[in-house]
Amino acid sequence: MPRNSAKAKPAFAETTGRAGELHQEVPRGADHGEAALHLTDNFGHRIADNQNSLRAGERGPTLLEDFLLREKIFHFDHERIPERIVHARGSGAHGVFECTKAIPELTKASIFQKKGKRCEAFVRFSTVAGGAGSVDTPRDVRGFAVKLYTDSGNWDLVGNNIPVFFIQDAIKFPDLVHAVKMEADRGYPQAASAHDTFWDFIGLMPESMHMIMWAMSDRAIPRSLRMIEGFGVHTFRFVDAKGKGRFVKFHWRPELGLESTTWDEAVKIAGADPDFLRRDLFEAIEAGDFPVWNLGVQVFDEAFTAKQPYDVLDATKLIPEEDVPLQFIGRLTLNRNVSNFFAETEQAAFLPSNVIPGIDFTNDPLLQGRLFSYLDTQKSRLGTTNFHQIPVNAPKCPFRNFQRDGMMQTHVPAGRANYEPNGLAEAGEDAGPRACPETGFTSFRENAERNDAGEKLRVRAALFADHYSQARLFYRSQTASEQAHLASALVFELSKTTIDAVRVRVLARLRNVDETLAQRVADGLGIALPPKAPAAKEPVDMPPSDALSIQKNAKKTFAGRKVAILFDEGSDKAGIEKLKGEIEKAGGRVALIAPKIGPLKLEGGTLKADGQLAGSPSVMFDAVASILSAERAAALAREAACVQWFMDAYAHCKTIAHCDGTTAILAKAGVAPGEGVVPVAALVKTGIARHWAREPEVRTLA
Ligand code: HDE
Repeated sequence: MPRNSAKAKPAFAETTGRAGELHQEVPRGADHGEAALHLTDNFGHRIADNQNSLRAGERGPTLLEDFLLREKIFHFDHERIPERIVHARGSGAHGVFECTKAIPELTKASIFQKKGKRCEAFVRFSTVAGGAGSVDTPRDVRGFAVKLYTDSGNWDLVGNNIPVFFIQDAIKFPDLVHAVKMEADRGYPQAASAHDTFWDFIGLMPESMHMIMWAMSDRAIPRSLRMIEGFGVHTFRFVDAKGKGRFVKFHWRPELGLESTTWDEAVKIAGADPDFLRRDLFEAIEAGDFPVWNLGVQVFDEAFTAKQPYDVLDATKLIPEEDVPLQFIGRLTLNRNVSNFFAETEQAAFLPSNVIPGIDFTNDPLLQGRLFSYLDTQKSRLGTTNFHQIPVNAPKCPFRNFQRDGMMQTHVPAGRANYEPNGLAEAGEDAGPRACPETGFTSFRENAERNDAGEKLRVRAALFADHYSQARLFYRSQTASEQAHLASALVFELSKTTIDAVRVRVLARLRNVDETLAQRVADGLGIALPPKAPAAKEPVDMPPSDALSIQKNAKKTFAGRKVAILFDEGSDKAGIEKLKGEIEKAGGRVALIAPKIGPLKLEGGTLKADGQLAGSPSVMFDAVASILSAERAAALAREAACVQWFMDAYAHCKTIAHCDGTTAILAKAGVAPGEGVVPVAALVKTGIARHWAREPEVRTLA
């Protein structure tokens, strides 16, 4: 459904003030009926003049008495709330979740009892390090927080797009976040891990090495939020109706496939469109191109965990899919943009402690810390214990208890029953709700777990000490091109540190991950490889896992992708329309780009562009095409924005489909004929996957 369909009428009213004195033109509000037309203050008083404050005389001082002015400015002064300490920059959308496979044998969770059962959902994607006003495309982990409004309460799966984490114990989280955010004295860099304090911390925290592999991989520079995976990260527990528990890991897999940018592209997008990922998500949903993820679970038992060389309670470890394959049990579709960014996305409060009967926690020491942290943070962010009443946070099933009052209370519970037990029913009064032992949440009764419960200890379990095996597994599961990207990312990041000892310590640790990787990074930095850091536990070689690579699983598809067609005056209109039709038929979207927005005069008619060339660099598209007259192409070959357009598309390994006329520009841009550089007619057949084989021609990677 197109939004904003109620167009404001282009009618104008005079400002009030002295009769006959028209100072500005004030557009009238949309006509939503008589009552909606009246502007009021927050207590319902109609406002007669919204342009002038109350003054003592025409040129006199403003009066304190002006309650309308004071209310308006008072409200404005407090429009901002503290941004999230981490994950401050985010984009949210509403959707629906549907169970695609009933699994009552694994969990009693109501949402998984029947195929086809649905509930509403809200998802917020985010970066971690940057502030709310930072850019969308830094190298960073992406938050993937899902709220499912089930009929047995809200279930929040507050995950990331990377299945492991930097640290094993919640007690290190404030240190990690302090280290990665802008440095304390100078207040920079914003939204970047490439600086001293982050790498200082990492070099001293070997448990972070596995996550570092992921964070330096292309996973951390996604092309679209619609093309990232989501992971619950921790091991959770499914509990069935008989009370039997099984371990479970959650995965969200995007139907559009995984896709990332190159680092050079991510940097350029940050300048061209700081809101690139937010805009991409919003526009796709607006266009009815709804992103979909399938929910997969890895379910395993105590016997399996006992045989692994890692501990499933350790959030720096994953479970290879080759060992425990995914079963797909649900489908999440984002189909509605928020109507108000602040009210919904900004005020959304996710709590890992929001689980429903049938889903339970484990003793993962990171998860245990999170169960406290998120509730606590909402009080300081949203300012009240009643943040659960904000529409985006409130459950969609009935909820009732004896909690009362507090700041910003919006409920008006009637009666005297604000305590329990009470016998008020005997007096004919509403006695309020009661606990339900049969259907209420009961914690899983642990006994057989390897948790050594009993003693009070500040220790890590022995298997947590293997910091390198899975880092190695990840690196060795990547394609050659992905390994080169990863090594180059490490070179880039470490080159930004100013303390030699920091670089040396990280390199010494990388030798435990993979000697060739460490050597590549040392060569890229131009320094000698230091001695290997001692490992608390010698790494073991695990069989490579193809599921960990983006490129090995790349989808050659137009779905969800955008192709730019460059044209100018004199271009062949029929040719443009034909190409546009072909791309759209293949499932892609088209942006028409020209040096001027127009309408421009073409061969066969006129055409308006969607974007102006200099403001629409090729980094914003998945593939580029051009239909130009030889005359205009010759002129555009002298236009830096145009030459750069093709140069970047080539350097970012994208498909370039061109007409004969474009040859002059391609020659200037150094675009050589070869794989992925094709005539316009061959675009759809060639597809818009990246042509990584081209990369060594255009970039020296580590
Ligand atoms: Fe978070 N994290 N986190 N985190 N986290 C927050 O909660 C925290 C961790 C994640 O879109 C905060 O409401 C601690 C892992 C996402 O609103 C805060 C620890 C994972 C979001 C907080 C972790 C995450 C947050 C900030 C270590 C992946 C954004 C504002 C024990 C599984 C949610 C807020 C949104 C947000 C604390 C570690 C994911 C401060 C203490 C591991 C996606 O409460």
